[in-house]
Amino acid sequence: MLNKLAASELVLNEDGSVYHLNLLPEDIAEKIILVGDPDRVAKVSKYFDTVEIKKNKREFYTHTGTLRGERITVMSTGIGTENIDIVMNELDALVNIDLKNKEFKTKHSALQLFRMGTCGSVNSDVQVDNMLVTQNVVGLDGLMHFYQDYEFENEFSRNFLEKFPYQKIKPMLYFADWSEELGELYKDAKYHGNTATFPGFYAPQGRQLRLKAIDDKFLETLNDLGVTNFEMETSAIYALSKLLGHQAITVNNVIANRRRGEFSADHHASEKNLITWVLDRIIK
Ligand code: R1P
Ligand code: URA
Repeated sequence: MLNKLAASELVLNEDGSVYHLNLLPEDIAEKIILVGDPDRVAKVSKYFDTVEIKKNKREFYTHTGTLRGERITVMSTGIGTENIDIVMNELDALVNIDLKNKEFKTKHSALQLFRMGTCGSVNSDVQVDNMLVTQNVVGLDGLMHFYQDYEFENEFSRNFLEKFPYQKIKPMLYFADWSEELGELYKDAKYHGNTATFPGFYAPQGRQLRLKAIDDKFLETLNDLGVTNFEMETSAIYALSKLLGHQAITVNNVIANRRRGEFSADHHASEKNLITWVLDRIIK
């Protein structure tokens, strides 16, 4: 592979910023909180002591400032792993590619990525309005099959692959796990679990409004395979972090208990609780 990237491959805006995130290298900190919802960005940055950078393009909103003397960024990814593909590659480009010369830097820089999201639980004992940290993740979205050299195996993945009954989806599965080092920061979370990431919110997560999902036992089957909760980004964040040499961890606020049919009575209150809980742990 040539070291110098063509204009069509590493696309930049007129001011030299990366194409979708609209950011320059100096706009981000080493610690980055990733949220799905663009409205959550200001809800997080209001706890910062200072905010120097506010930039956005499409669903990607970024605020960078300081908290307790340390630089920190919060950024929205929008929904889904296709957006995570963009976020991860462009964040990595900001630190590991010389954007002016379009050449790879010789010294690698690692980012610390903290996803702070929402999810639904498929274990009936996991109660709404609590935090669940993702230890293992299974991706049913298929993104990583487009990348070379991505293979991951552990006890969770071996058991899951052996018993997963949906043959049509099976070739699309991939696995990853958290950064052990960042996991230490969240060791007092109420729940630790195995997350499944899906390419949709409705039938892909077993929801049936007017259309039928793959079968009526989807939630029970996934729970029996050791899955605790469902959401739409973590598989790609964990897997691309491993490939690109970054650290990542997800904590989600459980807003739905799918097995009991319950939804949070006040998810805004538990979102606020999650934000302060995360900030207290990632910057002491
Ligand atoms: C679906 O409502 C969205 O909420 C969850 C899912 O992963 C998906 O992005 O996370 P966020 O609240 O971070 O967006
Ligand atoms: N986000 C999801 O993707 N699923 C849920 O059930 C709740 C939040």
